[in-house]
Amino acid sequence: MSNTSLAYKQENVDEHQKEQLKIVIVGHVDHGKSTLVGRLFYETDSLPEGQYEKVRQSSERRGMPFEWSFLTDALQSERDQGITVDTTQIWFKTPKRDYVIIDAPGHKEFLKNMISGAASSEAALLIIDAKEGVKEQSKRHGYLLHLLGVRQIAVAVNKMDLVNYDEKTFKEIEKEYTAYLKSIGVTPKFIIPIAAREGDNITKKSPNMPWYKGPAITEALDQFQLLPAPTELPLRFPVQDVYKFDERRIIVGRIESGRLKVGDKIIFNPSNRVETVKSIENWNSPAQTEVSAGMSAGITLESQIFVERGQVASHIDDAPKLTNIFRAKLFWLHDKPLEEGKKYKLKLATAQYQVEVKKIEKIIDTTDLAHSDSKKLERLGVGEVILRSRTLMSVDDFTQNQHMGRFMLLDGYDVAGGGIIDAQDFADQRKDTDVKSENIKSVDFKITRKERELVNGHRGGVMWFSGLSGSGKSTLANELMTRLYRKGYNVYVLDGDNVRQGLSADLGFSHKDRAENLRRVAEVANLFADSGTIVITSFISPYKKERDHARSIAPENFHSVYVKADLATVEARDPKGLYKKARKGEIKNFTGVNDVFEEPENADLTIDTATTTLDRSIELLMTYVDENFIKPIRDAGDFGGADI
Ligand code: ADX
Repeated sequence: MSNTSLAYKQENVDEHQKEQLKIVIVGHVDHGKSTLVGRLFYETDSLPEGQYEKVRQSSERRGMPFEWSFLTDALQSERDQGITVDTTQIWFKTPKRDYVIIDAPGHKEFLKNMISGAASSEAALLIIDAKEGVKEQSKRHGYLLHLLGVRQIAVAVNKMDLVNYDEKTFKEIEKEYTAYLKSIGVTPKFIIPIAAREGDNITKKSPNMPWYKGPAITEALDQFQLLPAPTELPLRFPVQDVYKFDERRIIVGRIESGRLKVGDKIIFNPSNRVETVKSIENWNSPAQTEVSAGMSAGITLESQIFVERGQVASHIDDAPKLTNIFRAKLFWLHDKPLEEGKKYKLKLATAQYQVEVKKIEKIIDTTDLAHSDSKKLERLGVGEVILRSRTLMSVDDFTQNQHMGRFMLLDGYDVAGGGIIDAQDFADQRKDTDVKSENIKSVDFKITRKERELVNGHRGGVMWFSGLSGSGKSTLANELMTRLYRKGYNVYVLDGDNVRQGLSADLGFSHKDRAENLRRVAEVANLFADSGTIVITSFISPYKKERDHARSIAPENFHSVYVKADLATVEARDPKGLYKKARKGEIKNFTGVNDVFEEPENADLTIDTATTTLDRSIELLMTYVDENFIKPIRDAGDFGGADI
């Protein structure tokens, strides 16, 4: 090599144009993984200039025999410091193509990365130690690769020099490992006897093993195929974020599979809302009309619907399944075993769901594939489990879509395990969600919001009160309405106990029913606000998600008020005697007693009624309303040159 270290990096960057295959090299350090990687780099002339000499001399200086793994370590540490090589990946090259090793040796995170899909490899090279033979770990690695859908596998039986390049030893390992892989449905494409330290069968056939007729390592790798980008699969566009630029909302994410075009009708899952793609935005290059798998994209929709991070857009006919339950094959990494009844955070593409382990169906021993009925999945174990969440999840079977069919489980912030989805035995619950309305187009009214505001002398908007039962929501809402009405304002209260006798008479207090109650209220409140009314909603509204949703409909006219009072205070008040009943077990799901209340963290206004008098509370509310609903109109002057 004649270039400098820096040029090496440059060269690799440029060579991105060249065909590139991602491989993972799996094996125990003691089985010679680092040695093999060092050798591969050396023999393929892929090292930065002077690296080999540098490492050789430094070993000499320290009086140590040179080891190929030192080279790999040196590469690794430069990689970690971001000096010569890309920080996440390292390359070597053959005349045919570049290879990206997604698991550089010493990379402890590789299991997590593979499980999360952060790193996906198209092929794998599994290393076995010829002296040790097929061990438990080699089987586990084989199983895991199979689980993660890596289908192109080569096995390197290393350290053949230590068994005198003996054909019989190799054949025995070949037979045993092939039989194991076959039992899990994997056919290795190549099994290659090598001696990484000596350079046997790395880039060329070794004279030490004339009995071996197959390819050397790089010759074998060159026979693997690049996997096609998943553009032909159904569209999956997981939403990463929604950015607001002036009036436009740009939905951004990465197309995991399929294609997306301007004019396409797409459905968001699991919210089940349909909208047409208006534009595909691009910051640096000319506008595009189509994007496909592997590309990041920002899109806008024909009209505003509620979209948030975690939703997945697809075409209507090819949508993912909506279900709150599925079966998973799970690989466990956490020290604390997985058990039935435990709750974890499930991360699936950009979505996060709270799930509970409903059932451990079987624990699979990856070494002999025996099944046991144990109810604990220990670290590095594989199991089949049923997971259930409180809400609907948008899922794909792993066999249908590898990119969307895998997930991670987190315990707190720790990655606890990873798995693949098999939802085949579970019904699609899409029909249970909102009815899809089609062929709907917004009607523009002649009377504008501005006109109404000027006539009323105040803005329309929502004052969303939340708080425990007995915290004082209804009292404050009632009093505030009275005061505003007497001043001539257009004001109305939507109160839980009232709404639940009409609009929400069909709903109870399960999570699902409360969410639906709040959805209806949010929509109705928005209509009131649009009519120019100051609408005060008085609902416990215990869940952050539904409150956030209520705000998202028209954030500029939404104001959250947390009517705060601790449980002891509201229980002492107990105006309707409901806490007493709940404590006696006569009311199920009573908020604060046997159901959650997720405290609002960023309310626009918080009033602690345990410590604030009614008069003072009303004063605070009136000031808030004045600042946010009345002052903006007053400040616009006598009709402010408004265009009526
Ligand atoms: S919410 O959770 O959906 O926001 P909402 O505010 O409509 O609740 O209704 C709460 C009112 O319903 C309470 O003030 C109380 O009078 C009554 N109620 C009856 N059962 C329950 C329950 N299990 N939990 C909370 N409130 C209940």
